[in-house]
Amino acid sequence: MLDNNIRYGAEEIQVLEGLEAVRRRPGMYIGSTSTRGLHHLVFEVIDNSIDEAMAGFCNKIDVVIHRDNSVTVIDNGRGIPVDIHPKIGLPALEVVLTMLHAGGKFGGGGYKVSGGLHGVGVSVVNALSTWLEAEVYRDGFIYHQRFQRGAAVTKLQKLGKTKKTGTKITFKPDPEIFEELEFNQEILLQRIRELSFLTKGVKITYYDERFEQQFVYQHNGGIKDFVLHLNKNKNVLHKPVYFEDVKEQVMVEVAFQYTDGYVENLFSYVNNIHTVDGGTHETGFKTSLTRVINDYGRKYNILKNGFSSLLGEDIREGLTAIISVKVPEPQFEGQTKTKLGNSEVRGIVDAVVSEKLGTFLEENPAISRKILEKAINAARAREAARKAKELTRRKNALETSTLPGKLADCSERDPAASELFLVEGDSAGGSAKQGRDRRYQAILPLRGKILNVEKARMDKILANEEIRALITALGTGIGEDFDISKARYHKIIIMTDADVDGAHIRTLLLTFFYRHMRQLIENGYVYIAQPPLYRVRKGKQDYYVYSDKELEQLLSRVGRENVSIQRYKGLGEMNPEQLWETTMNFDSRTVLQVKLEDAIEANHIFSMLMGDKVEPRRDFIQENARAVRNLDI
Ligand code: 0RA
Repeated sequence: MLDNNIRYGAEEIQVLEGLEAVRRRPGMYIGSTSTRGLHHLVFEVIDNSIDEAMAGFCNKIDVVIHRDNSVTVIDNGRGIPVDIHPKIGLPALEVVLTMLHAGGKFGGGGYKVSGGLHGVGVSVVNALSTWLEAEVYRDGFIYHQRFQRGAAVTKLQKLGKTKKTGTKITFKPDPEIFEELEFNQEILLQRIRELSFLTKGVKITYYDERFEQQFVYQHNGGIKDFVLHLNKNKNVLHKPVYFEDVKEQVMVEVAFQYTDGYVENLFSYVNNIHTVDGGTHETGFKTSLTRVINDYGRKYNILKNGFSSLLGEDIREGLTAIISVKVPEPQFEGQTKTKLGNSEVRGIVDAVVSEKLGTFLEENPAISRKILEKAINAARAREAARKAKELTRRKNALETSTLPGKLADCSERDPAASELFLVEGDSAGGSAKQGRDRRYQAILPLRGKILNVEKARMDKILANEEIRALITALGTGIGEDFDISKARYHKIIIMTDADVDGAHIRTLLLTFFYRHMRQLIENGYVYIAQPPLYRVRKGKQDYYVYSDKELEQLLSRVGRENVSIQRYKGLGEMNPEQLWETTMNFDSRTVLQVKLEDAIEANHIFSMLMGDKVEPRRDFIQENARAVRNLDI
């Protein structure tokens, strides 16, 4: 029975190796050992349960974050096999957890992920955990095995009887590996919600023991519900359209709905991975959508009078769409491996969309007419905007305007030697102005809440005072007129509080840079300041500590008696000297350079969470603000 599911040829055995390699170079397997890598552990375990759900054997997944930052994931799938592996002579469970598997192909069949960081296997999680306990419910029995830093410390034990089936994995990330050990609820919930949309019917329960909070996600409508979620609080033109089909082993699902807005919100996924840079599945969808809608418009004489053919961008104005494909052997391309390369998928998606969308339009003439009228309006607006731009081209208001009043500029004139701190709030901005080295450090205080640029077209974004101050301070211009060589600083350092609002403002700024000044990020000009998380006071001595890992190390070094630990919540809690010493002084500070992937992630979180849904966003922040307060008890 086992052999049917897990087959090893000699060549496959060669790819099995010990987990030492993973502990030696964790970054190679999970991308980084920062907070991102930490969360990746949880996603890896959940992905395995999701695979079981996609294969049709599991409809319930429970995730628990414990107070000590260990994590449990339970599913009601078939349970990891426990039979002795014929070639290796160990229970399959132990093989799964202690040997590295190339490409995540273990388990045979199904749509596994072979690119990017996903699909590295649960053995990687095991290798990077202080301890891991696995419990399997299978064939009428409960099985249990314990591991430490990737090695089995007990044999597989049969504990007793059970009627259920499934797998339960609990692990505690290793402080020897990770710089940060504290899980971020926002990051976890974001991905769990996304997975619940992408895997229709599965019920995912998240329980956070730290705050005694529970969240349940279940979407029987799958990506159709995803579209409804994204369009919540928008004016929609019709009910969401959904279709699915399988062709040449590629499963295609598409859901879309038009709003009366101007933003195109198109998210594509391959095997549950968000393909930020699109690829063949996205191209297939777009070309098909453009062709089918143009054909329909011509056939029924809706397209006439100079608009005989609409551009793709006209047709996608106000469109919210999710494209999810499952591909047996995906090829991911590009710098960040978030672009699908398989050329056959283009034609497959095109064929599915052409067929189903053609039928949908014929059967729903009223909706079809609305969509076409919207696209014709978009085409008209595009024409008008082009003409208006032509006229004002030479008069770029932003270029001529003087530096903003709230900017405290530096005296240095060489951009390569100048830094700009973007500081959250006027009070921290004041401390930063007093504490800085004015020769080369400039300060621009920002009021973050005003920076929400998702909803607006460009003209409105540029009318925002905070944004204008930012653009003029940077000196680069924006959009088509963006010129990196005019940047007035080669270090732009985002300095926000270590709380939810701070994270929000950072996300907003990164999203803005990603969308409108991407070259700043590509050139490595954007940084994130690292204010200390704690101040540890022992006698007359103060220590500033920047991560939980460091806190542990310090306490073991100086002893745990007679120390007082202050957790910093905001920059405002530091006086100018402390802010300078801990966060701004070039000789003692740490700043993190923002990578393109960080900005992509910010953009993703931003579009999913914040969009232009003002109310849900406020709920979300309040919910978490409570959570953060609870942390300090
Ligand atoms: C290998 C083979 C089979 C299932 C699994 C792995 C499996 C792994 C995980 C990890 C978390 N939950 C899981 N559930 C299942 C198939 C076994 C069979 O044919 O019964």
